[in-house]
Amino acid sequence: MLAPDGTRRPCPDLDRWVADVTPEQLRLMHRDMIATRRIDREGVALQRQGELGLWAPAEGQEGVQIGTAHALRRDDFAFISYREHGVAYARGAQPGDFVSIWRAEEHSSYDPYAIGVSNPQIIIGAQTLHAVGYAMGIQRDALHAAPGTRADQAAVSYFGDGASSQGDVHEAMVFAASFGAPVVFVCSNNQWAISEPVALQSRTPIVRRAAGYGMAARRIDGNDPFVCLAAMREALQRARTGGGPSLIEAVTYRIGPHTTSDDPTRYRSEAEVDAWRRRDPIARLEAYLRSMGELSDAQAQDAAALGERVATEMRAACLSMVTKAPLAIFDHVYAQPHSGIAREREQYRAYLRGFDDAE
Ligand SMILES: Cc1ncc(C[n+]2csc(CCOP(=O)(O)OP(=O)(O)O)c2C)c(N)n1
Repeated sequence: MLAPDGTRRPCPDLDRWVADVTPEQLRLMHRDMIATRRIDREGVALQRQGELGLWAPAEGQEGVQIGTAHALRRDDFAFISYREHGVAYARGAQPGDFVSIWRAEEHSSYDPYAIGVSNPQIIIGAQTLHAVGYAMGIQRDALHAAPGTRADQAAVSYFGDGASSQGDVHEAMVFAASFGAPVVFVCSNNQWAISEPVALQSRTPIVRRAAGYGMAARRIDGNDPFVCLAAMREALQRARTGGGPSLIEAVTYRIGPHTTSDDPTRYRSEAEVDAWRRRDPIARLEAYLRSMGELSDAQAQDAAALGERVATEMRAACLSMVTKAPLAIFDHVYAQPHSGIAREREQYRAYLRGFDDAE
């Protein structure tokens, strides 16, 4: 829909899904993308300064994250991976939420039910199963819904090209298709699974796998936030109206390293990264808005200033975090007492006794 220079191109398949989008909605998307990038850069800086254990950069993937997240309804639920900072931000995560996990202070900071976003998943692909389970729950709730109540929520699972090789993802798609579950699978194909190129893992475009499950699918430009919004709206409407699951393969690129522990110069060329830098999703939406006369310098400055404020709050929250006693890590794993966790806590307590005052 938007060429890399921001030119609007007709897209007969999807145009109707964004026909009612206002310039204000696009400006909000632009603002969220800028904040996401700023959060991301602050995360990298904090890790490099020794304040975070790890960070998984999202730079370059703001288009798919914000474009699809803006299509969601408040009562939908997103199951994200460790890289979807933008989805969490767009749904209401607070600046401090982006650091507590990566500083190893909390298993989760925000209340997943409050913003409709799961804890970031580290186990590759597991969140596809969680999303399908949640979507099947929506179907069952609908059977008992009181008349007049809404029972057309949808679940969405974000995962990477590498995750698509996991057995979990296959099982999730089989169940989703068999049960017609209201779920959207968003595969952010950022070309690399750490050092493995997508071409090695998927001999055909990932989107084609959907046909084998009997699922609707689209392959879209993940660096075009506008088409991401349109394709997600289409897939969500399918989910809400009994049309079952969909797969969106959003073709994008990870500009940064896999995580702050990775050195991408060992497996990819600068020329490749440069080519993708020229397809920047933020610059693209900005160019489109400006070409329409819908983004003034003052509005762009406001968006940048908001990004700075979010980053400043994130850093302040990080630096003021009080480190808990090591055993506190077991406190909120389950709501109820759990014998397995109790056993692990005791084992860890015994281990800590080997250190002075560590408990
Ligand atoms: C089940 C499992 N296997 C292996 C890993 C180690 N691991 C962490 S990230 C990653 C690559 C994931 O690539 P992809 O799904 O393309 O997502 P991206 O990191 O590119 O966003 C791997 C193999 C893991 N976390 N979980």
